[in-house]
Amino acid sequence: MTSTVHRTCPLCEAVCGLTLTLDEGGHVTSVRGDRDDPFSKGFICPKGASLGRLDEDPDRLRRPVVREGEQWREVGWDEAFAAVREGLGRVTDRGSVAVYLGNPNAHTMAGALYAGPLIRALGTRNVFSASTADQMPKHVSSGLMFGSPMAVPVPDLDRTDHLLMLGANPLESNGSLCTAPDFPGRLKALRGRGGRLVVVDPRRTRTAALADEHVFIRPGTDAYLLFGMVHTLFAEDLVTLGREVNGLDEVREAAKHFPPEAVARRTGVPAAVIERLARELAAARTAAVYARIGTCTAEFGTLAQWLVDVLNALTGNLDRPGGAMFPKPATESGGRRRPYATGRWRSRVRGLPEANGELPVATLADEIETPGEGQIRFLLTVAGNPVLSAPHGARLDAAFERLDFMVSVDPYLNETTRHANVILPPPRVLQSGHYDFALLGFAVRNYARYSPPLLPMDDRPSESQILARLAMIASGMEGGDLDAFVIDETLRKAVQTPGSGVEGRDPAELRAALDGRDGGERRLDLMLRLGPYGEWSGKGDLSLRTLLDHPHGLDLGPLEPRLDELLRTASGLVELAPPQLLEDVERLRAKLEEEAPEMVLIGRRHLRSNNSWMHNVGPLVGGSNTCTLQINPADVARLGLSGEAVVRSAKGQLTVPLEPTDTIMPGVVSLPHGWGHAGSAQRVAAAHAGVSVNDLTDESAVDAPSGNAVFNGVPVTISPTGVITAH
Ligand SMILES: Nc1nc2c(c(=O)[nH]1)N[C@H]1C(S)=C(S)[C@@H](COP(=O)(O)OP(=O)(O)OC[C@H]3O[C@@H](n4cnc5c(=O)[nH]c(N)nc54)[C@H](O)[C@@H]3O)O[C@H]1N2
Ligand SMILES: Nc1nc2c(c(=O)[nH]1)N[C@H]1C(S)=C(S)[C@@H](COP(=O)(O)OP(=O)(O)OC[C@H]3O[C@@H](n4cnc5c(=O)[nH]c(N)nc54)[C@H](O)[C@@H]3O)O[C@H]1N2
Ligand code: SF4
Ligand SMILES: [Mo]
Repeated sequence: MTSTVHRTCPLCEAVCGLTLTLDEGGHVTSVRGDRDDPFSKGFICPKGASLGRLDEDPDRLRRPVVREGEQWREVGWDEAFAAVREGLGRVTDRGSVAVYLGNPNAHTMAGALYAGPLIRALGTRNVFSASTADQMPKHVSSGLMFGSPMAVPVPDLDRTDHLLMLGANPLESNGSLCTAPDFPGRLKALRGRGGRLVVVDPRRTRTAALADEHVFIRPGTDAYLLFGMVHTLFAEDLVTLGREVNGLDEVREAAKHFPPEAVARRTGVPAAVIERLARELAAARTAAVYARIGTCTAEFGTLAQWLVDVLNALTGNLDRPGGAMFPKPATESGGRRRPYATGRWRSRVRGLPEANGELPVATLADEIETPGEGQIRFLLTVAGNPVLSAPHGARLDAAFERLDFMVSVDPYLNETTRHANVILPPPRVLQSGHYDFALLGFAVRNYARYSPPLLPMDDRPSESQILARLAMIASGMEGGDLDAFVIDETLRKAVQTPGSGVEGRDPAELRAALDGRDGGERRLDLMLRLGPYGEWSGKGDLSLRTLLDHPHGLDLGPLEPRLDELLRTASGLVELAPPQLLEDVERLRAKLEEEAPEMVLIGRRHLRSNNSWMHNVGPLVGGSNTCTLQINPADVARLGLSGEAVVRSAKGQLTVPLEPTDTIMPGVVSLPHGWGHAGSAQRVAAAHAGVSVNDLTDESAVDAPSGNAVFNGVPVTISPTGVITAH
């Protein structure tokens, strides 16, 4: 007997609905796109199609392992948790404990529901995550402009007439901070209805090839280009604000330093093109500017993210249909009114500012290596592989050796977890329930879908139970019920909040009404009921039950203007010119005339890859998904290269196979990240090892306001193999 089941794909931000066929042993025999999902409508990519292979990868850990010297020993769960308890018990100062949360935390219920309590239980400010190697500039920009770091506008993809996209390649990545299943189809539909797509990228990507226009840009210079456009809007009197804002004059003044003819040399974009891009944006009936990883992981990442929304605001496109809009996710909670600030504390060694309660991963190695009070001695990683994903990962690789104790929650023994004393593996993907708490907040349509676990649990704890138990160990309350505690807290606040929909009601009666087979489901039910469509909000009837009754997902309608209810600034207005960012504009100005390095390195993503951890699935590796250095043929000829070349940066050197292509600008080379699996316990990955680009990237370079890592625009030199050059 086979069975057909449906669930959301947990592998990227596109949240596609999948239809899986399972045989009686619970093995996946086929994966298709779920045609009845109102959001993804049957779309699937090669990764989603490999979910079964990934789920049953024989190299996944099935039981916890404890390291004894170089040897790993499988142990039972109680023994594994006892080892953690013992390791943590030796910590005398919680200031020496650190946590690193990796990317899949954004895709698991465990990450969404238990990482926060776990951090609080550990009682440390040493919180690091993949966010400071990714999108922190966007959070800081939104925090300063709108008062809320999670108020991230997304392009209204299905209605816009004009999309200006910078540093994103959704035909390979399937989109990021813009949840849109079948992003490729949505872009084609945009063009099909007469809309215009312009892509700015140092490479002519597959997305650029699909666009009406592709503009090459020198890596790391988007803030200059965007400022040139802002300058044009003011100079040509094209500003049409749709709403009252603070700081218009300050932005106009700041832009005076960046006329198109002044930024043309630095960006490599001719002044006439910059002016035209601005005019087209202003003239479009509706338009949105959208910028992603290529512009975030750059020296002026936060300024670029800010200028994106300045352009959206100056052209009247902020918070209007067809423009850049704010989704209304079903589990949104009101949040408190307090002014957003970064730098509430600073990192011990380099004095880098905290942002969203996190310190930059670019300084994790400093904090482990540098002696003194607060030196990190105990590390917990959850779903992360910073040895391959953090800037100058090779240094972290060595630093992890010096820790007193390390615990990793991860299904794989990999480049990072090999340093752990204890690895706690989550169960199979299909054994976990799935709800996209984070990603649905960035969706181009309001939508909700819950996937209950498809397979029964065996003797293994769920990942939620693993994190909850770690939290209870850390707080000395083992045996306690974390979910009950969180539910009671939430209800206590809700019944006291004027106008909350449950004001004045009895928390015990509400608690008794909650559905769910476990604490995680009950917490989801609570959030759905209290959320903006919820049964207890007074505005709808949504609950866990509704979602269980809609196994293909529930469409909650197109995005609607709602910035006024989201704004959390002290002024109650959009802050167009936050002082902290104007300060960083001085840094930008100072570098305008700087000579650019002769060669710079950028990254890239491949469709069948996902950061560092999907290289162990046969059908996903090989072919176009290999670790090669893209380089323009003119540079190949100029430097006398063939076959392989040596790439050197301030931090390291690598020998890599060349992939000459005129799709990349002269003076720019590109290497994908997440490779470098030589000697890995993952057998397929080890056979396709590649090298880690993050042996070249530089942890000393960060975007000043957010502390975000700089992966794009890294100065490098390239030389033929076998030739010794002075560096
Ligand atoms: N040079 C360069 N570096 C980059 C980037 C770049 O563009 N260029 N991109 C950056 C970006 S955007 C990101 S998000 C980071 C990612 O940085 P990380 O999150 O540190 O790295 P990943 O490779 O995503 O590692 C994910 C880990 O989670 C494990 N895992 C997978 N599924 C689960 C699960 O369900 N539960 C648990 N507990 N573990 C799981 C995997 O085995 C793997 O060890 O990398 C960054 N690094
Ligand atoms: N297949 C696949 N999908 C993924 C991932 C994956 O590894 N593989 N990772 C997931 C994650 S964690 C994330 S964060 C998202 C990221 O999603 P995207 O942001 O779409 O990521 P990329 O495909 O790396 O596209 C970034 C683009 O920026 C360009 N670029 C580099 N430097 C610059 C610059 O200075 N300026 C400009 N304008 N462009 C520049 C690069 O050439 C590249 O085409 O993808 C997610 N989806
Ligand atoms: S696009 Fe993303 S969510 Fe959709 S099937 Fe592929 S990996 Fe899964
Ligand atoms: Mo990411």
